[in-house]
Amino acid sequence: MSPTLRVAVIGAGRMGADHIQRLHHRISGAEVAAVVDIDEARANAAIAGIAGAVALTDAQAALDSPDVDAILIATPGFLHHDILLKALERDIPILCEKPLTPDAASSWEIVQAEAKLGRKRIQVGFMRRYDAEYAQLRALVAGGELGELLMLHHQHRNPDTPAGFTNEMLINDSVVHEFDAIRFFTNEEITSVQVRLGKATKNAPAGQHDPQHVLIETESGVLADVEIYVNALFGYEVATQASFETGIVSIGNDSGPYVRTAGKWGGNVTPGFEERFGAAYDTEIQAWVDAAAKGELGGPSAWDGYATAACCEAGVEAQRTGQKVAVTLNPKPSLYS
Ligand code: ISE
Repeated sequence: MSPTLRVAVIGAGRMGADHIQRLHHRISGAEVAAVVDIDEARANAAIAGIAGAVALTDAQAALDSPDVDAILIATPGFLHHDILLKALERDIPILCEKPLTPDAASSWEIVQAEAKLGRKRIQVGFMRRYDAEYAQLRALVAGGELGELLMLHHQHRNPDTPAGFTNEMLINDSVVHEFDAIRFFTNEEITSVQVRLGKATKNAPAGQHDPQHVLIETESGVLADVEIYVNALFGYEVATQASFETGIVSIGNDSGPYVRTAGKWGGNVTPGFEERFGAAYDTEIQAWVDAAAKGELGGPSAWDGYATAACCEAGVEAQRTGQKVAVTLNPKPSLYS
């Protein structure tokens, strides 16, 4: 591998384009070698101004290229499985945007393929783990200075949803982050999911029931709830309040500047996830590049992708049935322990 990690970004949509700019302008030790998109014009537009990068329309061409040391997958989730298997065969570092794959069975195939390879090659794009306050809350749970963590209350609000955002995507695309965050904070697996549908906004597209209240339990009995509200109009907000035996911790609340003027007080709400988690994305991708240079990846693993896929499946069933649905996982391969 060359000292500079030459990355092929597969998928030049909203997230892929953001990562291309990040890799080009802010990440050290890596450069964009190729951009793959079935839309050739979009691939070409994405490499504009990036010397040495090529635009391709087929992921296989990037995987076959000797100029590519690593891949970053930012296609829609249903395309991840095949690309992941081929990249594992080439035995190169992979950053795969969430979800790992859209269902637990196909995610399990990826876990098995990586376990067979015998080293971690996949990092899943759960970027909230790289947000400074998320890391601080996890450290507070692990450190025990506030006693045991008892409950987590999550607010996950988006201004609106892109075309084609289905009712199931409130779980699969949005709450998937809280499934991972809860596992990250508690260092435990999730054992059950329940979804309650109450009064809905008239501002949601047809087919979406919004907001939804998701109730989650972990192995030791920590209860978590998520308000997922994806057509909240006012802006983008992801916040958590954690109840401990001797204290309450809030993260993700508004940050400055806090301005008083003309008889009013206030500040700005971030408009979208790129702004809210911009620093976390930078830290995430830099950590991936640094780890890839050393050989073995850390960060959210294929196991985390599989476990959250199982939570999502339970969540969608819970959404449909109104029942509390158990989450069951296959035994964890030793690679991930
Ligand atoms: C989107 O795909 C994300 O990953 C965002 O972080 C999340 O807030 C949003 O709900 C998802 O659609």
